[in-house]
Amino acid sequence: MAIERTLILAKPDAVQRGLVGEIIKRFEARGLKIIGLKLMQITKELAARHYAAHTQKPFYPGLVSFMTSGPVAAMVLEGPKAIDACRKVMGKTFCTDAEPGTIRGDLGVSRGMNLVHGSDGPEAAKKEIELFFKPEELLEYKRAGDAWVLNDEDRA
Ligand code: IDP
Ligand code: MG
Repeated sequence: MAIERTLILAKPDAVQRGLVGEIIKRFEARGLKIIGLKLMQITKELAARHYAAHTQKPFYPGLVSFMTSGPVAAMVLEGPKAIDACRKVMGKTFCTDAEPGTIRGDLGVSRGMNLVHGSDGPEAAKKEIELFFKPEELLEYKRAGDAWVLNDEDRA
């Protein structure tokens, strides 16, 4: 099983509502490892590069305006199949459709203001991690409890 890395953003609504800790808690509780973490202000340029795939969508101007409206908490998480694992913790795109037990299903009611971003595949994860973090901001370290979170099969 591949150990993957993924970019997660606690979006401006999460920061403003004081939900950054709650959001990080859910990923940490699952066993995902934080290897990068910072509070930052997304510029219009960064938003445009991050959401390049959505440029032609009708919601794009509102999305850029939302994502630049206040600080975000950006993080890189690592673990077996981390990209999909995080998307499952996040829930479906619109909070209105997301299942209870997920971040979006438990903490939001909006469509677009959906609290959290997570990369949607390996290519996007690589691109997004490079956009948001310098290599030296990503730390490799061992956690004391890892022997009880991952076994040899998970690491292979
Ligand atoms: P994702 O965040 O679940 O990967 P995407 O389809 O990649 O969803 O869309 C990126 C972001 O754009 C969403 O998280 C949401 O904030 C916003 N968005 C997507 N579709 C709509 C829409 O139809 N109306 C308003 N905002 C939207
Ligand atoms: Mg997406």
